[in-house]
Amino acid sequence: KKHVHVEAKGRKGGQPCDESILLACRQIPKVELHAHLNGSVRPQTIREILEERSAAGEALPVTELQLKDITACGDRSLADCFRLFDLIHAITTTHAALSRIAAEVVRDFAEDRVVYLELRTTPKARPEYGMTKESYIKAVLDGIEFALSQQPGQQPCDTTSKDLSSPSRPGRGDGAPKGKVDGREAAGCTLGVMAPRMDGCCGVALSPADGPAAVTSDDSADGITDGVGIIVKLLLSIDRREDAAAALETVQLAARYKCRGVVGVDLSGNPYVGSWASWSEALAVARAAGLGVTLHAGEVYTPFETAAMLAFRPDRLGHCCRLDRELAEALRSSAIPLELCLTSNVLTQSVPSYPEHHFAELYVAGHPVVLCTDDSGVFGTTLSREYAIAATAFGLSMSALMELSRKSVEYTFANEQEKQRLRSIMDRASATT
Ligand code: 6MZ
Repeated sequence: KKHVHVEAKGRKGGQPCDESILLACRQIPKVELHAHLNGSVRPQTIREILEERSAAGEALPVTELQLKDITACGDRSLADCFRLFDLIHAITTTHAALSRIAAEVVRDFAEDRVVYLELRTTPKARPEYGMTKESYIKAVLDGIEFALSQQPGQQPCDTTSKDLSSPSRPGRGDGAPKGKVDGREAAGCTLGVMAPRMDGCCGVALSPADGPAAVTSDDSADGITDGVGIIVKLLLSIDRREDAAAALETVQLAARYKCRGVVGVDLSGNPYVGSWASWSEALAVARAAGLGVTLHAGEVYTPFETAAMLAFRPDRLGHCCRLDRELAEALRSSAIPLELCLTSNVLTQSVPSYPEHHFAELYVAGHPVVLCTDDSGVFGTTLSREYAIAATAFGLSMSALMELSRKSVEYTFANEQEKQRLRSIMDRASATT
């Protein structure tokens, strides 16, 4: 494809894209398929949660030095990343914190003109905070739904409207996130009122709040004010530290919460930990339950495991940085769509530099690829920035990036009606790019 020049100018770390390219990428309606909730938390929110806990007289779970490490973006080894995630997890321990960060992450992606977001998170039981895996999921969904209900063009939060929610939705109407979201008080606002539903169940769509992403024309057929909007879905992650029973519990919860927008499961976590045999059965159960399955594969060189993952034929794979020639060929012939995270892979040294990222080779070969952020908070990036890096490192034109985004719609776990809506958003944007 004539747009690709793999010898281009990207460099490791730093800011390998210029402002004008970044601004142009912000105008592209985008699809985010690989974003971890606790990796996408704003550094400022981490600080505020700690301040609140300190003001409440709690002993803080991290030192000043560790806090600096969490909130500074930059090169870190994969092992350091996982130490960092443990620290973040020690901070985002409460239902209120989870709801808050979920709401803010949705808002951040919407403002970056992401029109479809599949957010993923690992449900965690924390008995000391009265949290079960199920209550964790509900808190995250509450946060997502709260963010959606707050967007312009939506009905206002209304504590009298609980009965409008579908009776088939478990846990509805049990309260908005307590405390602050985006610096605004969220407590007391009931989540019974939702954005217009896309599929008679949990699909939600709304308009981005403001910024260059906002489109003001009212051309939607389904009552959404600006015709662009964001659709948000949730994937539940199995952490590689979990055993077969814990993995199955997560899958069962994912199936139970399909009615609130859970569309799939992910396998992630420290790639040096655990073994495929522990999770493969649970993942097969997920597939049988009609959930999408995506796996982190080949983030480090684990050829036997990567081969087993390819043989499982998941709906999507993440990373696939370290494949030998045989595995690379197996991946190509599988045509399994790949979620690629440029900044994450370069900063963690899973790939040596942007120009050497396997995106280029796969893109040229016509393999289905989607650009994603991975952990926008930890790596200090946005999806627009990932697009801008691709433009700079591989010489992709804006229309090539637009086409990349348009194709990403086909790899989502959205239903056909939602895909249709996304296709029309992409078609309209393509006409002007
Ligand atoms: C593998 C990753 C990851 O689930 O608590 N996670 N797993 N590779 C990566 N590359 C950098 N980045 C994030 O979000 C944080 C969790 O997502 C997974 C890890 O399991 C991490 O603990 P949640 O919301």
